[in-house]
Amino acid sequence: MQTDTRRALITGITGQDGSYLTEWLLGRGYEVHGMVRRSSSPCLGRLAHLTPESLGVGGRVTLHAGDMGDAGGLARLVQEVAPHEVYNLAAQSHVGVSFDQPTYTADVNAVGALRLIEAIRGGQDAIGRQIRFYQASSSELFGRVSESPQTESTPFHPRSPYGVAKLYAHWITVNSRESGWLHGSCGILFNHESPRRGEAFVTRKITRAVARISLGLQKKLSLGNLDALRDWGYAPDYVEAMWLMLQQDDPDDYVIATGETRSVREFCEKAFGRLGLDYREFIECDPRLFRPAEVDLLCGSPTKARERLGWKPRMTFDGLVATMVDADLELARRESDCGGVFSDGT
Ligand code: NAP
Ligand code: F7E
Repeated sequence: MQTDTRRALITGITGQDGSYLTEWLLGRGYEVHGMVRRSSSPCLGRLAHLTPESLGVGGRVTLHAGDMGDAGGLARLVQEVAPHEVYNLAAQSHVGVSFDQPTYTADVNAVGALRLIEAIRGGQDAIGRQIRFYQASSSELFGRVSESPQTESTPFHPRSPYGVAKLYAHWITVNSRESGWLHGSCGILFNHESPRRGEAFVTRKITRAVARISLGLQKKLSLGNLDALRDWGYAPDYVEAMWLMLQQDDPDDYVIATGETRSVREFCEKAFGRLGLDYREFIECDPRLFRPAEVDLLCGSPTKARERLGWKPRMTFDGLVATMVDADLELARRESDCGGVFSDGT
């Protein structure tokens, strides 16, 4: 039976962005399908608040087993779901880890994207209509920046195996589009954070520590480079931009950023300050947390996104820090009440 319901397939649905994008799409009446990789202890924490009805068979979120390393599985999944839109959010997304696991990072982030694009190519032939594709590109493509702010035409110079792998995924999407058969758009997203951010990323590592230190659950926080500058936005604002890109008749690439840049040190100052603490009393420098090659400065221009998509960031930097610290304070209170280390599974 044919219905007008739009179907979206999300790889990386269990991640920060996947969970917010799922909420956004459900709010617009989509049927959402998510690919989840097999693990001995599945982690669906970020999706748990979606009702049992929506996670069940009759609901509007359906989870499918799959992996970016498995070309055949991706092909079958695309044909089974027959999506109107595919969002490729799956990745080994930690830049620091990519220096230790460069081959794995390339397989998932670069060749994985190609496998998915090939699956879409076959899927379009089988289904007999176009599938719109979103690729999660990254400000890490700019790496050692040659101008500031960075725009869609700033040259790329990645500084990590992560950035290099994402560059391949970006260009294979552009190439498939220019070859005339893929409605593919790349979102060059700058860092975006939230209470659902993975705990190994610097903002969340800081807000989690601030909350725990304030309750006496932790004494110190070890960090690496405090001088790195990042353009930090709010993840729920950014998933909106992903969706807007796929609503355009003409696929294209867009920088999604706030246009403001802050150092890791400033983030610490604000986050500790939120709970009346002085960050200088708690931070220890750990040389092992410095990267072999660093991205010193990122600051993006969202002008094209504003003009063509009507998108702009809503959350301020101060609001972002406060939101994350307050959420982690709640988590730390529960941890304190339970008398043990608590994690929200991010
Ligand atoms: P995230 O929280 O780390 O989520 C990554 C997702 O990818 C998780 O669902 C993870 O599944 C899945 N995944 C990892 N390896 C996989 C594999 N081999 N097969 C299938 N799924 C796999 O990342 P995020 O912050 O939501 O970011 C979403 C995407 O945007 C990523 O591609 C990231 O590189 C990119 N990006 C992020 C930012 C940012 O600031 N957040 C900025 C620019 C671009 P598990 O739950 O099983 O680990
Ligand atoms: O590091 C410095 C670190 O790991 C930010 C990913 O979502 O955004 C993210 O990549 C900065 C770096 O994010 C620690 O050296 C200091 O300069 O939070 P991060 P990232 O590397 O910018 C981009 C856009 C993505 O695409 C990625 O997927 O903070 N830093 N001390 C530290 N970083 C970490 N993780 N841990 C520290 O202890």
